Amino acid sequence: MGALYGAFHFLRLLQTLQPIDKLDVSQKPRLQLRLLDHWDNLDGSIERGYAGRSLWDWKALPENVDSRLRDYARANASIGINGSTLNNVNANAQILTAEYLRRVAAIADVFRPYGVKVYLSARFSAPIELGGLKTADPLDAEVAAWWKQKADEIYKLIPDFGGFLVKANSEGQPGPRTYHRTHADGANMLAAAVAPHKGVVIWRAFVYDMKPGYDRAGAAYENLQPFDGKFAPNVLLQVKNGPIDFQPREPFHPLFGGMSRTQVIPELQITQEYLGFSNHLVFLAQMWREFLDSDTYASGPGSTVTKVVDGSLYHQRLTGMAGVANTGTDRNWTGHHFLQGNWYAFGRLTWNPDLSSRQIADEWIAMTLTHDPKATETIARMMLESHEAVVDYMTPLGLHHLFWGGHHYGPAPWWNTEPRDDWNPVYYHRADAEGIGFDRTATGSNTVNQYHWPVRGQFSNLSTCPDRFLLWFHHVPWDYRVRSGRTLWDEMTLHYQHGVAWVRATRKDWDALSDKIDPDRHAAVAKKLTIQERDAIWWKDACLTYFQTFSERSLPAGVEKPAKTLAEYQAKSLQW
Ligand code: GCV
Repeated sequence: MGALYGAFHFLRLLQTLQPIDKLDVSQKPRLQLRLLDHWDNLDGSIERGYAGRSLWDWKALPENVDSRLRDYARANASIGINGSTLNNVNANAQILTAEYLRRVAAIADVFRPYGVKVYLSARFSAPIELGGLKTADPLDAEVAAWWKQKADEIYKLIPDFGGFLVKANSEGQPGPRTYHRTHADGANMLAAAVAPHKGVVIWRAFVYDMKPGYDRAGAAYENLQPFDGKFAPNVLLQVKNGPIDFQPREPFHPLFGGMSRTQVIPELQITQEYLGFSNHLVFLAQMWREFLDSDTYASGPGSTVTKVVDGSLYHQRLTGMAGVANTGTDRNWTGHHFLQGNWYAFGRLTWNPDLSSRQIADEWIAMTLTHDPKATETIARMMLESHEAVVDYMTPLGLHHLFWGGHHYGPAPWWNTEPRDDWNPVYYHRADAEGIGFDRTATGSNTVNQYHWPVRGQFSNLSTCPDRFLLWFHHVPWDYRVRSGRTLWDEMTLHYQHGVAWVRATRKDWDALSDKIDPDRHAAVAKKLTIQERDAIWWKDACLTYFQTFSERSLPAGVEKPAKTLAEYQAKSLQW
């Protein structure tokens, strides 16, 4: 594997026109488990997938293995990824049947030469569904024996099988709590089954139960933090970067500073569930950099998420990072040429979580699009500015979850018809005649308490809370003066307008590169940018028209008037 990684590094040097005359390179990956999670269903569909169908053709396997699987494995190896969870965390137990395991083994055979191990999402109730047992209680001896036998069966077929990924007691998935057992009971029982084979269990922390007056942002911490130090040595806890759900911007998840005796690994979402699907150009390395650089203060200043994750703070045995894949059967893999850059960035950051977004962008541009210095400068700027711009036209100043219900494409801040409060945008923005935002300080849910000092203090205090998290932590009056000296309302409207202006300017910049990029890809990206401009305007207009019904303030100079009425925006459904 070292030779393979070395070869890919050498190719990268060539492709990025680096000098190779005095090569003396010594590197090793900073994280051990560098994983892509596929939310692929057995029927070939992909939950939150926007780049075609699943790459795994279960019907054709194991006899026929699509040659693209080799390309996939090679691409992953070239950026350092060494594991792939093939199926959705909303798991179907069928994947664990003998019939499917033969197919999984065929995929593992293709991935093996590239150092990519196969993992599976395990449905916690599989002993009932497949084994005919009456229970899936993790403390039941028969259940434990069933999983042990299943693990033995898997390892016979796939000796280097990575292990199980589990979504338990979340969004309808079964789990140990169904049997009044704890998350640690569930994870450790599965861990015992794979331990003899050196496998791991990756337990997800995405758990949130609705209860009266609760704040979803605090739920995962409340559910999992009490188990710090209670997980078996081959269990990793997989925590989303932020406390809600892959929003365009979130503060770091407090569990990153709250689990010093647990092997915590971040889960990032490469696929753009809340970021315009594969239609919007967003370079996610910027967002991930912000997350990784966040200081948790768990052991004093400098306790960044990177240090929690790479083992330098807590010296855990196993380290890693997982990304929810944005790949599919589309010819360009990711639905939008630029979004290959996010797959690339994710891999590079798992190898070295200190890489700068600029370096990653430069590498990707040189290896993918052009060596022309001026064009590189323009494209790098587009990529580096893109995340802030998308946050501006979707959810500026700490707003979050303003998305259309279900599919999560486009704005619907008025949405209030989901069966659970915390699936509704109105639960998150709480706009009223006085102001807007979710009070998570002592006067509200107080989940800001889950952060260490001085982060807690900084976020709690309206005057020290960074603008980008203002409405995440505070309910702020419309006339409150933010750092710029403008009122909150004016500031918010200008952020929306800026997002739109950015997409317009970016379209022009991209058009001007037509002689520098091959015509097919140039045209494909140009087309996506027209969709992004349309959507940015839609976001700005729908959100401002709606929030204006509370603020009752006019739009300041420089903010374009929405073309339609609120009723028209509310009637508009998915466009993609
Ligand atoms: C796989 C969000 C998504 C779901 C996803 C879930 C999770 O709620 O909308 O599609 O399910 O996160 O991460 O488990």
